Amino acid sequence: MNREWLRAPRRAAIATLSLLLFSCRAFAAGPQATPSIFAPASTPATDISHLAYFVLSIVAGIFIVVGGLLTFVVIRYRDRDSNDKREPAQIYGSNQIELAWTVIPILIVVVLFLTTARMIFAIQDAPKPPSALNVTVVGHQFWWEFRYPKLGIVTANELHVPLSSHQEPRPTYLKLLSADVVHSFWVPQLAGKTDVIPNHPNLTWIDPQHPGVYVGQCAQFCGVQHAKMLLRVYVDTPEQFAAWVKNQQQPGVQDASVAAGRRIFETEACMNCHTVRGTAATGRFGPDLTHLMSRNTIASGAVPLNRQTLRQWIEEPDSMKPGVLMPAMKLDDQQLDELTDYLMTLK
Ligand code: HEC
Ligand SMILES: [Cu+2]
Repeated sequence: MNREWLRAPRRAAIATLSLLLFSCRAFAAGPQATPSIFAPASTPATDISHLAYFVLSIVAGIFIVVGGLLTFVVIRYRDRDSNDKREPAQIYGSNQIELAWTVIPILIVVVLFLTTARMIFAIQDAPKPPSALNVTVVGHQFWWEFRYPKLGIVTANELHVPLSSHQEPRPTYLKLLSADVVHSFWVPQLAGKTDVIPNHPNLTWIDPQHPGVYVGQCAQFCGVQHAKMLLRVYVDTPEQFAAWVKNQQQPGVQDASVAAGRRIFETEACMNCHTVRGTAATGRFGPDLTHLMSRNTIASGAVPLNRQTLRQWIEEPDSMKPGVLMPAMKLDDQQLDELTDYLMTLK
């Protein structure tokens, strides 16, 4: 008999398995350009991935046993020419078998439930060391506000946190608030997804162990520009973090050569929605712009920040983020240039 057809699935299985192993290797731990659950770089994310592999190995075992038995039965008892077409002997009620297939699945479910519950409590109740940094995260349609209450810093979309090593733990505790609708804070390499709910502060924490940029995304549909509500977490070495904090604590740069642009900023509606510390602008509806140029992106990670994108953004925010809650201000070319020059000095 030709058994070639039996070999094809085996080859497919080997190919799939090696592809899986290869892709796991490709996602070695450390910062990634894309959010990856396969490269955890912070305790909660590592714990969650261990649990996921544990659950996966149990269900893979079940799959192999059930699939194997099924395949065996289908092949062994297939319709043969020699069959006499009679019904096989029917067997009813075996206490042993019925007990086994009731008790074993219950035990498996109990084990899955207990390990998951234990993990949830271990992450939620992790004792907060005195060295921890506190950050308040406020979700807005369609951007993130980050406030460091003890440091007096307010910034947007790009969260800076210190590196946390096992010798020197410096976790960051995040208090999640929403200014409008439900959002969800998710940086897969750092921690599990946590909803950001109006009038219901949620807490989560991260302790990233490799410096670099970790990307994430609002994970709850919150309106038309939900997909462009990205997250960037910069994990800094202690020196980098101290320098960043020092710079952020300064008021906005006052450069006399761009006074014209600053006047436009302070007399147009910009000041109602944006803050630049040290000026008349104290609005809180939009991102704090005091140190705009210390960021690499605008529009919540959707657009790289440079002079050209900044000017286009001010002229017509909708062209880069349709449905954005910042209006186009109908400024003329000269005003746009002067305003852009001013914003470019806010290092
Ligand atoms: C009605 C309120 C409102 C007004 C008025 C307004 N903005 Fe905005 N602005 C926003 C909001 C909201 C965002 C965030 C948009 C997003 O990413 O979804 C924003 C984003 C920005 C950004 C990008 C910041 C970042 O880090 O992503 C810049 C720069 C900016 N505004 C400049 C201006 C200037 C200059 C003016 C005046 C000409 C102005 N805005 C007027 C609400 C406003
Ligand atoms: Cu959102």
